[in-house]
Amino acid sequence: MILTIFGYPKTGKTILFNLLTERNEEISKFSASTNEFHKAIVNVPDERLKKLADFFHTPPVYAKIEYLDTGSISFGEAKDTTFIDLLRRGDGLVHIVRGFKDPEILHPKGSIDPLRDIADIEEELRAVDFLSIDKRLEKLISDMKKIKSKELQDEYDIFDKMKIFIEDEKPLRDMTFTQHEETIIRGFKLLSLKPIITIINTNEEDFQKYKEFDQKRDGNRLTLVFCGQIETELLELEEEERDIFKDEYGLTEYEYIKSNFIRSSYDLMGLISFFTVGEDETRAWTIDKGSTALIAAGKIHSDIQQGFIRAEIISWSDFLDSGGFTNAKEKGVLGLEGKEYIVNDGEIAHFRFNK
Ligand SMILES: Nc1nc2c(ncn2[C@@H]2O[C@H](COP(=O)(O)OP(=O)(O)OP(=O)(O)O)[C@@H](O)[C@H]2O)c(=O)[nH]1
Ligand SMILES: [Mg+2]
Repeated sequence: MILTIFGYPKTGKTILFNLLTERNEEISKFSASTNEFHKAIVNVPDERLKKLADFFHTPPVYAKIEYLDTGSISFGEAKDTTFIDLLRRGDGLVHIVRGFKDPEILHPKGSIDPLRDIADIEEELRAVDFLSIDKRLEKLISDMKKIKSKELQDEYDIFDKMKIFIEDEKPLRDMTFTQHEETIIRGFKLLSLKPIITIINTNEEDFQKYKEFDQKRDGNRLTLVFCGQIETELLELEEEERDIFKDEYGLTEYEYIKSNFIRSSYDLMGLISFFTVGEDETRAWTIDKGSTALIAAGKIHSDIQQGFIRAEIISWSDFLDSGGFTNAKEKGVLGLEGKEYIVNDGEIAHFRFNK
């Protein structure tokens, strides 16, 4: 999964990137406006996987997230350049918005107002989509003059519907699509269609003011509250000192961004993890929620999918409670499932297949 972090200049994008990826990219008050971006691929921490790996004495292989941290450029300057390309690459977008005061860091709009900035960024995303949709419609109209076909008509209809939706000032992520429509539009990488995590970056004095927005879910948008600078400082302290200072700052209820973010981003993206265990490795795999055992098998290898016979399925906790496959079978907690079985988050799958 790829997530692209973006937002107005000096909002804390790189601070967030560093905390999520444990990198140490330069943070600065002064703009070096460039097309430069940072990229890191990191493990998705998962306590369940760690416990399974300990049980089997094999190394855990975590699921991965790739983060892209865009440079200090904005939409106006950058139609269809590196910046837009980085946004298109994301399976999801992470919009960081400024909620902290600092007289030394100018805000491009002159004042601190996260809700205004969120609305403005939404408008920018829709504007980029509007151009792509309009261009596509023009092309379709010209093609349809030459050939009449159901495919062209279907594509025209869905693009026309999306155009009307955007003209109503609504992001495409709020629109419902049939599976057929989803297949048609998948390749166009429309920006307002992507699930989005909005992060309000604030200071300790305003944390209470924004706290009500934390974990707020609205369709395919999730809002989180973040204290970038303070969190960076807290994490530099010895562990036993951290909680003392956290309380002193009035941030007792503040959840560090990495755990807050990863837990909820999987949910927002509609993803779950299943595990495979064995002699060589204990591994987490990421699949869409609602995927069948056959799809899960294909994630590992196409041979396993093609030769699929059955899947042995057990939740990670039932497995550990039972102390292994043999006991689990005796206790009757190991299921033998077919192709159509819907895999749940945290299940161990062992596939039987014809080689
Ligand atoms: N007071 C305060 N300052 C912050 C906070 N988060 C970021 N800053 C400051 O904002 C400046 C920019 O932080 P970065 O993380 O580099 O921001 P950015 O969005 O990556 O900046 P560009 O990539 O240059 O657009 C630094 O001086 C940070 O110390 C915060 O929560 N509180
Ligand atoms: Mg930066």
